[in-house]
Amino acid sequence: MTLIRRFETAAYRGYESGDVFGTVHVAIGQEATAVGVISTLGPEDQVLSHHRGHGHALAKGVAAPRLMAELYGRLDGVSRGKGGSMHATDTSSGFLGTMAIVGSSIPLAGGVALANKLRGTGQVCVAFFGDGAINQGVLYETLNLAALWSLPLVLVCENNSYAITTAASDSTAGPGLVSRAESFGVRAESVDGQDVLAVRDLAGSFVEGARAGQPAVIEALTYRFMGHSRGDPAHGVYRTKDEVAGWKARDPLTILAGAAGLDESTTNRLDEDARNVVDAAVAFARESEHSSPADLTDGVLA
Ligand SMILES: Cc1ncc(C[n+]2csc(CCOP(=O)(O)OP(=O)(O)O)c2C)c(N)n1
Repeated sequence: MTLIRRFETAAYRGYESGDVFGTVHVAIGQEATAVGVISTLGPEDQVLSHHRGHGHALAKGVAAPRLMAELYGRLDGVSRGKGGSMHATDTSSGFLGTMAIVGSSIPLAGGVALANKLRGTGQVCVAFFGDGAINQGVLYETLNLAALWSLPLVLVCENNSYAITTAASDSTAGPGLVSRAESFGVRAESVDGQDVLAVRDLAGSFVEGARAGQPAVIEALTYRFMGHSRGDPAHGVYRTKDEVAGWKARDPLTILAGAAGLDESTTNRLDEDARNVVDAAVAFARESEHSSPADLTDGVLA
């Protein structure tokens, strides 16, 4: 989680200085969801992510230098510098990509889970999505088929209460995602998304169930500490200063340090280690070659 925090802090800085191309959405404050869920997966399992996906990639084992090089638009990036933050894919790590289109990870993960089942590989596919996707039709089409075909699929909603500036309470009717999922006969539960151990406990049981053909939905209640993207202040427009401060008091890094009984010198050392990894990743990205117009059609299939 510390590595993700430091990586995203550096990515945001690179974005502000103009070194990172395209846009960047950071998940600072939401690290426990990525780590709690993905720590229960094996290397052969697959993850699909959304537009706020650096943490999912790192947790799945994507190398920090190659992910940073992707954000910098360089040839050593996981998508050869053509994808950027929202189209970063590393199939060798089972990381099937960040995605720009809200909700798109969900049906793609359904398809991957179907392939896993038909091939009898025993792999589980996990899709992350935000509360902004809760009212997308593809979620319910996927839940229907996942239940019908007993797919090895876990859908993880990172419910941070806002889709850009729209509060989930202004867009979503009824009792919420868990009861919607249960109406398809899919296991579903909400969890404190700031507590990595709680997320890991729930995910461990749901992932093993999915491996045995029982699809599941996790709703992790979490919060992004920063604005949606650049130009969106952390508070003052659609979120109050007090609301943001209340969630920052539940920082997943602090919660885990408390639960694990880590003293300050240990957390400082972990932070220092993460900074060193990220500094090396930035140096690698800076030294990597830019992609050129000649590379434009390389890897394009159609
Ligand atoms: C289908 C679609 N509609 C609109 C957008 C523009 N858009 C980008 S991010 C976003 C909000 C997503 O909110 P949420 O899913 O809750 O994730 P969060 O940003 O809170 O992590 C929107 C509406 C988009 N990318 N795709």
